[in-house]
Amino acid sequence: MSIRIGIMGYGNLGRGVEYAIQQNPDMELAAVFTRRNPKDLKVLTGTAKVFPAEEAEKMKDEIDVMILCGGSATDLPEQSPKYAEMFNIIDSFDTHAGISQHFDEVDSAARKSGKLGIISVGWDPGMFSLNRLYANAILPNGKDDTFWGKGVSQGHSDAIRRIEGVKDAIQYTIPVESAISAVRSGEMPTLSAREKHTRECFVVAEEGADKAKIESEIKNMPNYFADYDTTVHFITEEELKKNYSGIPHGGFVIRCGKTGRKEEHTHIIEYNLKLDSNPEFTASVIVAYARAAYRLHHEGQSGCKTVFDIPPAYLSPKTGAELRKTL
Ligand code: API
Repeated sequence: MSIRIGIMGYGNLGRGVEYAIQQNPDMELAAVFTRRNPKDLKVLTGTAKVFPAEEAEKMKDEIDVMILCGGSATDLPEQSPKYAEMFNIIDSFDTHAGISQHFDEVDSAARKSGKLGIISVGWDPGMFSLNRLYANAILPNGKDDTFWGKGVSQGHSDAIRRIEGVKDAIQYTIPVESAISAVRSGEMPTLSAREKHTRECFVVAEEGADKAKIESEIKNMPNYFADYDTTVHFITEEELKKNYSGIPHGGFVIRCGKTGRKEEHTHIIEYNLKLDSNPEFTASVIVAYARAAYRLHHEGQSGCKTVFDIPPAYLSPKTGAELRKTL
């Protein structure tokens, strides 16, 4: 029997999850839940049912893992604990500073219900976090750095869209080339957030909105923009559609470490991503973790987990024997 997946929220990420499920024969999309009118939503999977979000609970026994595709700014803090009371869940909560509190809230809900939740799944947080962990464990005497972009951060774009008076927005994260070179040289420079990236925002304001207020709210937003040099451009809806329709991203995690009697040997570990579609890649990571959530719950585990807690073999559709033979 295949793993029955539910999607809560059918935007870029939700659609990406549907594409990813289609590439994994051990999974099927059972249902999509939306805040829009279900009649207005066309999903690709003919057999999947579409329901209003409020009716999720009635599908409790027909969904093995519910994938929450909302944003971290306002959706997930409320949705993840709520749905962990009914389902095994996966989310991509990406406010790094809020992860500990989010973990506790999902953990207490999931322990009560006996369900399992994996939070903050994607590439950063997610695959990048795992690579930082591996590299730190392997090279304890060293330093790691993460660079993003140039590309579109879904988290930052979503955070801007939540500001009053903003109709639509897109945010590009731009790495500072001189900082990248310094890090790759193995010199282990000390760099602040501001020295490593700049942020560029393209914003469509509602008619009559106070643009100066929007700009200052963006630039001073804690966790997202306050620690960076941020530029804000106001553009029209047409310009946004025409010039900024793609959602590419990427970046890399690098750790430079020393070993040897006099620590005379330098080692550099680098994990690099170049993504045509940030949401589709994030969705692909999420779907692999949905498989792990299903298996762990089957083994009787419950509560909240992160990518750090998941044995790698659980992500793969292959058996242990196949993995030993092939990878
Ligand atoms: C940035 C990164 C992007 C991480 C990827 C993902 C997203 O500033 O561009 O929101 O797209 N933090 N969390």
